[in-house]
Amino acid sequence: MLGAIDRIGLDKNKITVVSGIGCSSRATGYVDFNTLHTTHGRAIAFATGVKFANPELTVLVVTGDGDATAIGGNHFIHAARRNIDITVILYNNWIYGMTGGQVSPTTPHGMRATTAPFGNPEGSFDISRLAIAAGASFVARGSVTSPVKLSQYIEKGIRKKGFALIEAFTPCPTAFGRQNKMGKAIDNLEWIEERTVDVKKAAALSPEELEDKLVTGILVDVEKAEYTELYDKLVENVRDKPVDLHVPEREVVLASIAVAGGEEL
Ligand SMILES: Cc1ncc(C[n+]2csc(CCOP(=O)(O)OP(=O)(O)O)c2C)c(N)n1
Repeated sequence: MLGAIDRIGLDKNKITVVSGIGCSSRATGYVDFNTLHTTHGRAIAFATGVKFANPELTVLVVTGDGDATAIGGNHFIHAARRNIDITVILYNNWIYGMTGGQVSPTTPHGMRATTAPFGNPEGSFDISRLAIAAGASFVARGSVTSPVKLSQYIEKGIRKKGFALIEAFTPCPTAFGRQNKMGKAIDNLEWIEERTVDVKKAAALSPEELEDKLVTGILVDVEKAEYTELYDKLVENVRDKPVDLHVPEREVVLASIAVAGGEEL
């Protein structure tokens, strides 16, 4: 993230970094920007408020899989739906790391967590696909085993006018690795590396071959209307015009109820 900000040459006073609660969300404590370490699951809600109040700012969110897609799941999908210009850097370590390894929405089916000691019976979220389905204009997925690519994705995400998600696979040897008997920290990295496959190569693989794979690369990069710009236009359009409080749709509904002999509820 710091490399990406440096390459773009952003003024540190024009950047706000927001995080929720979790190991990943400690990031705001280590950087010299405007920072907000907020409540668990609410990082994107705070970031939405910051960006909406001052669209001039570059707003980044650093969050975890639990923070953003469990307790914060609705904020995540609706920020993507609005296509508000914030960049979300999401560390996916497949577990609640900070609180000792409870199951998260991304814990793979069958793998262990403290709250799933016999194996996770649930299906898991594909976070990037969730963001794409909700309407994000930029979605990329990388891994800490390829840090240069990851940093390039973050740079592209910051440059994109619209909601950008960069999902970063990262190990948690302490909670996830230990419970799943994955060996040393380096073995955890190898576990990730063995599973990642670039999106272009993935196109040639069958669904069976892709079953345990983590598809990485730029998954979506499109131009579409951005929320704060649209809102400014809306304000421009209605400014100085008399406000019409008439709601014709409601009258039509009431009229049709009357014709049908029904009653207003
Ligand atoms: C409202 C609320 N519920 C629960 C918690 C406890 N809590 C703190 S961090 C955390 C999980 C963090 O997991 P994740 O977002 O995946 O981040 P990681 O620590 O793995 O980076 C939880 C449940 C809290 N602080 N506030």
